[in-house]
Amino acid sequence: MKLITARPSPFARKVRALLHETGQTGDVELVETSTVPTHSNPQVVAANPAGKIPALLRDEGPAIYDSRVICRYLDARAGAGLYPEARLWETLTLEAVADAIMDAAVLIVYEHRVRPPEKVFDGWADAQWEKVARSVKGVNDRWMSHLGGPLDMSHIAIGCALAYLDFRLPDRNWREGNGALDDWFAVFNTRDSMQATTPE
Ligand SMILES: N[C@@H](CCC(=O)N[C@@H](CS)C(=O)NCC(=O)O)C(=O)O
Repeated sequence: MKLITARPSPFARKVRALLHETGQTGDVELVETSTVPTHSNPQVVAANPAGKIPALLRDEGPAIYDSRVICRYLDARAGAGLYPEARLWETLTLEAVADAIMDAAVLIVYEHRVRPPEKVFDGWADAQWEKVARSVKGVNDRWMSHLGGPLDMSHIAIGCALAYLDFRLPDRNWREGNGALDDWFAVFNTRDSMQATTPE
């Protein structure tokens, strides 16, 4: 199998961290690429018409995307139990929160990197940050007992989302007022799967 990926992408990182956690790194070749909304990479489009990373090219069957589908597929393939039946809806909801943080953060990055400077709308980027800040606070206030439990996909997704904020938006300071989540992340980020997939 081949994973269309990009080292900075937090969505692709979810998949790569899962590969580490489930012992499947040797089964998937990483194909590094890059793409932005204004210049979709043809290699990415060939796999995913939306032109988004990650996409997984399987040896049998069509390419699959997006990150949530790929993670669920690879978890099932390994029988790893990262989507535990007993906590399935909580796990999926918390993974969705992580993806929402990533979506909003990526849009802030695009606002400053992709849009011509005279068209940048700071108020819009700030509104995206409000989505990030509310979501991070929601995790800190309501989800710490889940994050303190056995590893599941939502832990990996939240870890990748917070690491992306540190990587791309360090000045926005997600840690303020979120001490419990900060403490959790400091430990989670030392896992081999996180250390092996740091963004560049
Ligand atoms: N919901 C998608 C989001 C993927 C996504 O937004 N990826 C970004 C890179 S971090 C991308 O490919 N952007 C290119 C574009 O929007 O055209 C997923 O979970 O895989």
